[in-house]
Amino acid sequence: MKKLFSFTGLAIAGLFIASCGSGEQKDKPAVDHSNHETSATTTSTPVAEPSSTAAVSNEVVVESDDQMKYNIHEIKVKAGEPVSLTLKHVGKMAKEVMGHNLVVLKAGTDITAFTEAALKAKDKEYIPESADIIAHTKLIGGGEESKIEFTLEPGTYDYICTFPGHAGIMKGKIIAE
Ligand SMILES: [Cu+2]
Repeated sequence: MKKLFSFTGLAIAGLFIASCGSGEQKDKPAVDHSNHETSATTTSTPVAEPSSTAAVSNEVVVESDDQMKYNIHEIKVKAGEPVSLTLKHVGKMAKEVMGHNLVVLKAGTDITAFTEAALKAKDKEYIPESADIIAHTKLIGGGEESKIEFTLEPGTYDYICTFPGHAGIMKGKIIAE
C-alpha cells in the first residue's frame, strides 16, 4: 500500500512540474516586444509613423521584403477613379521561398476561408478561383515588381499576400473615400 501511494505521489509531482514548465515557455516572438517599444517611443513626437498616416493618392507603391513584411498597412485612395498600385519586392530571396503578391479583396470577404483556398492554388501561384478578388499582382521574388490597376467604390478593403503562411502578417486595408 505504502509503495503504491508514493508512486502516485511521484506521478502527480511529475505532472505538476510538466505543466509548470510549459507555462513558462514564451509563445510570443521577441519581435512583438520591439514593435511595442518603437511605437511607445514614437508616440512622444507629434508626427505619427508614416506607415499609418497614408495620404490620399491613387498612385500607390507597396514594398515587401525578405522579412515577410509589407512596408505599409493602410492605403487611402480616391473612390471612383483608377488606382495604380505597384508591389515591389525589395529583398533578395527567390519567389519560391519568399514570394509575395498583393491581393485586393471585396469588402466582407472571409479572409480565413480565402487564405485556405489560396493555399490549394499553388499551381496558380496561390490565386484561387474566387469572386472575392478585385485585383491581384503577380507573385514576385526579390528585385521584382508587379503593377495593377483597379477602381474602388467608397469603402474599406482588405489586402493580403497569399503566399503560404504570409497572410497573418502581410495584410492591410485600402480605404476608398
Ligand atoms: Cu508574402
